[in-house]
Amino acid sequence: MTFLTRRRLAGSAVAAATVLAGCAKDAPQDTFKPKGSNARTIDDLQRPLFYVAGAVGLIVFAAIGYSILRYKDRGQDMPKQTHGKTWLEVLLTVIPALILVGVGIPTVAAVFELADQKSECVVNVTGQQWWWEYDYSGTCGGVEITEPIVTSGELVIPTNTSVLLRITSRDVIHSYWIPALNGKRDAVPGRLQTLRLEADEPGIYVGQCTEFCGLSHARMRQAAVALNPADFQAWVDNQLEAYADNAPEADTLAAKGESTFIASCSRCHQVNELVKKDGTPVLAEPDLWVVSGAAPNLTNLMTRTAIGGWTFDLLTEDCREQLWNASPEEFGSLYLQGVWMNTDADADKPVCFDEATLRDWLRDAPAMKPNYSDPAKLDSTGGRTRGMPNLHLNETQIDELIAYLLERK
Ligand code: HEC
Ligand SMILES: [Cu+2]
Repeated sequence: MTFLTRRRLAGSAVAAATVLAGCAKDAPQDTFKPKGSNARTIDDLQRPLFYVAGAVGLIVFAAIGYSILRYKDRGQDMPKQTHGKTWLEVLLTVIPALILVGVGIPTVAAVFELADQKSECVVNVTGQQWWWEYDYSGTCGGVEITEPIVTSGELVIPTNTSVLLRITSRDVIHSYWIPALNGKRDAVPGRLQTLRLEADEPGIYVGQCTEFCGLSHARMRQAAVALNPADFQAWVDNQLEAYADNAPEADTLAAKGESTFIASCSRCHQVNELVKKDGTPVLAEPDLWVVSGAAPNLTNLMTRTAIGGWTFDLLTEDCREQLWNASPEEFGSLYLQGVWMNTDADADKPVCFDEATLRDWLRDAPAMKPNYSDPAKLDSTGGRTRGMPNLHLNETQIDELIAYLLERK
């Protein structure tokens, strides 16, 4: 071995060790750390399989290594040529067959176990370029959901409840995956596939779309947020609160924001119960403007911690750290406070609000998340966009919109 190849080998080993150490340290999407019963079923299967496959792999590599060294061409005579050895062939067929049967039985059993459960909550999950929509109805973990709740990016579920996701897509194939809570399920247009999530403890469990789905696939993320039953009830109550309770007061910046919102945003985005000056309801018509036919419901925008395919934070970095590192006992109350976390009772500004990110989004969303809204490319979509277009708002309009959106809590 030359000095150079030795140096290269050492370099690769260091690089590999660094990557592996990185994986072990701060890895919220680690499949080896199940945080719920479904993920545990998978983990109980994958660990023994990993060891068996690992041992087989080591044996094979050792045999190859030995043969390479032992039988290296040193100019020796050609060995005696033979053909066929029945007992060896039978043995080398039977051993792998037995291993496969040994692996197959628990695998099939686990597949059935994951599919065969009662559902204590049903959420419709729709993937599209490039975010996930959640639509709740019925009862969820004993909590009555009297009106449909439609939200995006962040799936809120009660702990220790078997939540059935009914997954589909509005455009291309996506794949839903929260590694700590279960395996993946493809979201296929025109098909409904199910997946169950169950979380042991309150907390935030992150994932991302795992089927390449176009330009901004890397910015299509998602999270499941588990709350204890009392906090989940509080979350549902808040989602169902009447618009009037958070409607802007006359002549405020937020009131101007409401008009700007109606003028510039409501053709794509719904805010439930919003009405025009004359009292007629404001109804979004996203199918006219967006290829997928939907845009996130913004009624309770500020109850989420991230936007734009759960990629851009609404919480400042410190507050996000605080929430993510919270103990299961304190997590729920921090989450329900959202951007108002750490705020004094009489301060008017939410200290945890990452305003700069939302401003950037409103100023030019395609700059943060490429989405083909380039006019030259719009022809092929009949003028409709994928994702949020740049609406060329001025800074005053953005101020008004921020004030208005802050009240969507
Ligand atoms: C042509 C349709 C369209 C218009 C008009 C529009 N948006 Fe959007 N908006 C979208 C789409 C689509 C998304 C999802 C983008 C993504 O995540 O990739 C989005 C995302 C958002 C988000 C992030 C929501 C979340 O949960 O991820 C906010 C906030 C937002 N828009 C605010 C506004 C505001 C305020 C206006 C008016 C100034 C506006 N939008 C106008 C289509 C539109
Ligand atoms: Cu996707």
